[in-house]
Amino acid sequence: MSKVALITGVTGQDGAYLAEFLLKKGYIVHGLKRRSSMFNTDRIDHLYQDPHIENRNFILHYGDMTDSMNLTRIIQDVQPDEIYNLAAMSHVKVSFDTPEYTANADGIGTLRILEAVRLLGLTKKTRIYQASTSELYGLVQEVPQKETTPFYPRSPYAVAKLYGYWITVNYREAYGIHASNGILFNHESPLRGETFVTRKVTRAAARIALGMQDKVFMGNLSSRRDWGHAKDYVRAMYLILQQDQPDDYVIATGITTTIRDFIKMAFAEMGVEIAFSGEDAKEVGIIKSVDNKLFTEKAGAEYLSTIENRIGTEVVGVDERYFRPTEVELLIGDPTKSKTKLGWEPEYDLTALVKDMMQSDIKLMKKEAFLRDNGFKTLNYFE
Ligand code: NAP
Ligand code: F7E
Repeated sequence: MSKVALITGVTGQDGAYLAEFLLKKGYIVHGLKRRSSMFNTDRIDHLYQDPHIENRNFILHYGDMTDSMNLTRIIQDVQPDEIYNLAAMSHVKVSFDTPEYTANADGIGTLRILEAVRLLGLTKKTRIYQASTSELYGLVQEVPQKETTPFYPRSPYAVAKLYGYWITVNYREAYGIHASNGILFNHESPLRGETFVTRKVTRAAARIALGMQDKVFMGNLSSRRDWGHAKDYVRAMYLILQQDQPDDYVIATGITTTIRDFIKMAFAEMGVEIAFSGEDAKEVGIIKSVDNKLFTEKAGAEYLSTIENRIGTEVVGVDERYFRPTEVELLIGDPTKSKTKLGWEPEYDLTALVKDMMQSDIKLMKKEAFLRDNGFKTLNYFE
């Protein structure tokens, strides 16, 4: 008998990778997707199965984390062995603009899932993974951060996720549900949303290299993040639910890097050297040199003269609109517990992650350039 999984947030970065991973393992995968006025299934289109096919193993349901009855009905219909609760308003900066909605979807939404499992009498059958986050550590109380480090959330997003974390622990202790938190540090990929910092940088670097954009404006260049690859991190989610006992785990690489250095790495992937100067909102990044051979190999000879003409000019600036009212300056995780207990090891380091993202965005932007040059409409929205 195939195991049955329900993934909330299946249309997101992690949902897409996890769905693919579980389908390869022979699961029947159900996904919760929101209704939107346009298709928002880009990341899972390759998995889509027509509803008229018999014995589908990938099935989508309309739903929303703010709708208890809808969630309860879907869980009743699906009778999942495992629920991966990944749905969330996941953008930290946006959570300052939409704090109440974020609390509802990310905080109470988690309660809705747990309570549905309890009310439906599935406490012994259904295991639950809660997508907790390194943002819980916020103003960090210990370096590196591990499972026992006290939380100090610094955004409406993190405060909502704090509720999600503790309500998961509470339902585990009160009702014996196999419910676990994965405290995942930042994880990225070519599927990362375009307004998170890594993807914003890799998209902009590719566009600047191809002469499609002059400059990118960033926020705090000095904050540090522990970045891994989403493909490695969804494997950890699965491992957490395969343990005999539910528990909470930090998933991280143990290496931290500034945004500034991430930008340098992204451009360096194409042989473009960026030098930073100035401070705070006056800081700028300038193209210092270009390795012609590497640039030709990665971006293409036809773009070489464009980038050579940019040597000595500014391609990175700072715009205070991207600063956060309260910032998380430093995150670095200690993954000892997940390595020892889950046997989890990431396959990608930061260099391999940047390479994967740059390769993908150069390809994507070449396609955009082709469409633009042939009179087709292209995406023109860069936050
Ligand atoms: P993501 O790409 O932003 O995906 C979020 C998913 O949640 C999308 O499918 C989104 O649907 C869905 N969603 C949002 N609000 C919803 C609602 N009210 N009802 C139903 N679905 C809703 O996020 P991700 O990077 O894959 O992250 C997955 C989860 O892990 C999130 O809970 C996030 O907070 C958490 N997390 C992420 C990281 C990270 O570094 N990526 C680290 C730690 C924890 P649409 O496609 O319709 O928008
Ligand atoms: O910012 C700084 C920004 O938006 C990272 C979510 O997946 O990971 C993510 O949250 C850092 C911050 O991710 C820009 O100020 C500078 O210090 O990529 P981010 P995040 O806030 O760490 C955690 C683990 C989650 O759980 C969340 O769901 O980069 N930064 N300049 C910028 N950030 C953005 N977005 N845009 C900038 O221009």
